[in-house]
Amino acid sequence: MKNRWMNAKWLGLITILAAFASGCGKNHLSTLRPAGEVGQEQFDLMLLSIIIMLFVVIVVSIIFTLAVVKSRRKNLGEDFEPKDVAGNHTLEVIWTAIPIILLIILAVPTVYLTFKQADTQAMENDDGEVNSEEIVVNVTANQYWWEFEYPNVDVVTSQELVVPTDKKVYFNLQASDVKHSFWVPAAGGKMDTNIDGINSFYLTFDDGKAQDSNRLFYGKCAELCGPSHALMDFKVKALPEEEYDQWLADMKNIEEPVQAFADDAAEGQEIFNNSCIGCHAVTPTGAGAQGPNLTNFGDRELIAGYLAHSEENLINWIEDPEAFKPDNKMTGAYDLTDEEIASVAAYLMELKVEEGSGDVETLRESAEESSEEESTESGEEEEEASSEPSEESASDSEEDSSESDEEGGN
Ligand code: HEC
Ligand SMILES: [Cu+2]
Repeated sequence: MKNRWMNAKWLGLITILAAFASGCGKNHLSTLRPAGEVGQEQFDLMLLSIIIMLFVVIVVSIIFTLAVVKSRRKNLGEDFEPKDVAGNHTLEVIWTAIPIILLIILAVPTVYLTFKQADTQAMENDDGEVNSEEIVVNVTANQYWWEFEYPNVDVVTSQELVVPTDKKVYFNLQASDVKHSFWVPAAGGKMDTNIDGINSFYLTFDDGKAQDSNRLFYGKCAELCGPSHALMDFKVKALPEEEYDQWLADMKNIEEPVQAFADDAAEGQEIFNNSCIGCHAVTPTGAGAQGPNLTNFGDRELIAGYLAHSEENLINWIEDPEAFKPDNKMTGAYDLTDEEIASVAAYLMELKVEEGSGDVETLRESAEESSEEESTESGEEEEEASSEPSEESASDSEEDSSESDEEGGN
């Protein structure tokens, strides 16, 4: 009787745990709720392997149970001698063949999808330059923040990646200091960002799925990279293509830093230009800065990748970044009074990109023109052209992707 109670207890516990665990799946963050083609394919592979595993477990359990039940001494008698089947060819062929068949069933889609998902050829045109028709993002991982460069239009942003839905988005991944790993769980598996060499892959974001998660997916660093590794988060804003184009055009439109509006913000701008501009750009150009690009900081959802976006949090962050992200590279880089910090914060909150200010047509034309120019240039002066960073990354990635695509982070 006691035993039965114990069983019931365990069953109850497992049920409750299962209920909790099933609540963990969130649209914006879960591998189990894929938000695009790549994630879906990887999810299907997981399902396939689980089904095969379950099949094996069930078949073996059934055979085992049958053997135990049927061959009891009670049934067969004390003197029963089982038939000796050692060396039986038929049996040996059968139990060698079954695992091979199962592995083949698993291997065919796995190999096919591995190659399919590593195919980033469309990212480049015939001259090995970034293809202006495709969406390409150069990602640089830094301790403990992310930079996103759109090489086709020369726009740089950070912490919040903006992508169009229902299109392949190609990524060139790189790190500036130590190894990190770029991971948008809902969109697909992670990939390492290395210091030497560029890893490339693509992801897709389904428009319907993006709507289900308020157009915001969560991204993570998936490689232990230092004390603030767990805080190295970023967001992915997945917008319909027209809105994405408009966002790019709006960003591109900002050539001069946004002028401060309120009085304290104007003061803040001056302080910013003295103490902060060495690391933080406020125009959407200049990849490879020492700190995140702040051009559209006022529009962000979060501060430093994880704090709620409020002026109060911003002041606290500027006052003592170390308290929020141990070992971050901004700590101790300036010395400001509380008042100065408040005005700088007021200025930063005003850094918004005016919606609809950019002209999408001009953006497209200039992207096409620049790629045409580049290709004719490179035809004549190949050496010079290949020293430009965006081209370098594109041609590097081809060599690297084949060898390092499989390197997942952990
Ligand atoms: C030595 C370079 C350096 C200086 C100088 C510096 N910062 Fe930073 N800042 C950084 C780095 C690096 C980060 C990223 C920290 C992290 O998330 O790990 C950062 C992050 C930030 C963020 C969060 C950005 C985001 O995208 O959410 C803000 C806001 C910020 N800094 C404001 C300032 C202000 C204001 C000043 C001047 C008073 C300043 N910084 C001076 C390097 C610097
Ligand atoms: Cu990291």
